[in-house]
Amino acid sequence: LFGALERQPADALLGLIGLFRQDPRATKIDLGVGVYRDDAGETPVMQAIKAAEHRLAETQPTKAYLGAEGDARFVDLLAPIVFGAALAGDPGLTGVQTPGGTGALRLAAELVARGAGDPKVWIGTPTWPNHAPIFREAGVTVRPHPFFDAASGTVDFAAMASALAEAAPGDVVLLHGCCHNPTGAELDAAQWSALTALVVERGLIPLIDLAYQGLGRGLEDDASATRSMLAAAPEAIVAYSCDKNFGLYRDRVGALWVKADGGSLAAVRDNILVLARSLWSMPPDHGAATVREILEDATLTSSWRRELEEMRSRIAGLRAALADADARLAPLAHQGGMFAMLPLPRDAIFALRASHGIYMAESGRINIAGLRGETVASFVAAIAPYLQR
Ligand code: PLP
Ligand code: TYF
Repeated sequence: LFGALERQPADALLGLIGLFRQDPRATKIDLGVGVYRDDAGETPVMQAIKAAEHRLAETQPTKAYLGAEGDARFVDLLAPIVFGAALAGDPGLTGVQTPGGTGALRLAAELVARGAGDPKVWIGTPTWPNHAPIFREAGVTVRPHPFFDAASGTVDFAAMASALAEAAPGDVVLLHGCCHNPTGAELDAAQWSALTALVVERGLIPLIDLAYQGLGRGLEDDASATRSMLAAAPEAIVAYSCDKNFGLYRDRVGALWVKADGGSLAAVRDNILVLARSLWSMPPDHGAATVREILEDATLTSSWRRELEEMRSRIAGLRAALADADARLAPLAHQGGMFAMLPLPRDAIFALRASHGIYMAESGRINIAGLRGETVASFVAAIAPYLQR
């Protein structure tokens, strides 16, 4: 049975965790995997989460099965944060809890695979390295479109739009709602509205991956592109992660929403539930129950919002400091979120690892939260000889 299997490469991003750990140098800097870090370099459990977990431990009456949709109350309470009060109540929208944003994406991929007319999924270059495999493993054809102009550090919108003009009606366009991973580059408001018009005109289905809401420009701003796209497109998909903005990474908390017309919405939900049952039966409860506890309580909710805002502003401050430190990093000031892709050749990435203990992805992507106010200057001095722009 297994003789035909070939060896597979390990996940390069997650591999950085082990490489960093093995480095004995006290001055090493971890700019690898995308988890938030505070000024001490830690990724602590948020206070609101700790409080909600205590409450849950004391009051949760049972751990008996829920169902394939997971915690429906969690989904209902999260919806207004994602969509705003008006859209959250839209009867054309159906949502379920998923194991993280990855679970939401995989469930979306399986749903797309069942869609009419052999739909393809268009993904930007570059994007999160898991995007293409998630769709391919579900049997969906993936097509690339240009996204990032490395020279200017901005979205190459003309190239993106002209590639998407080739997409067939019914094809799916995967978009990062905010905080683009890995580039940090964002469409401006005019580009979002041009893209919305293109998507609607050509009958494309936007699939918005929203994994960093609140870590870019704030909870409202980070959701605004998702909301306007959803308001305009008759069919749309949102894959959501709570793993970054609630700091729940390993607990795997996410949600999938689909917007469809009244005639097909019930069948969409039935298919989502059938697919979820064969993928994971039901999603893990603990993290979502914790988020529910927070969102059911005004005090915990404001504590969570405050902590999230501290995280956001720490990242934004570091981003601004980087942009100021070297003219070739100036484009970072116009980007958003945890990530930036530095104009560094591949050999520089390895040289920086060997000579300075600076760990970043092979693409030149850095997790900005891995820096500290005091390390910005030495970091910029270390990369300066290699910067290309
Ligand atoms: N989408 C993007 C763009 C991501 O960076 C991540 C990171 O993990 C995910 C989705 C998946 O999130 P989760 O850890 O909740 O599965
Ligand atoms: O891009 C990142 O660093 C995060 C974390 O297989 C991550 O999205 C990285 C790789 C992976 C799963 C999560």
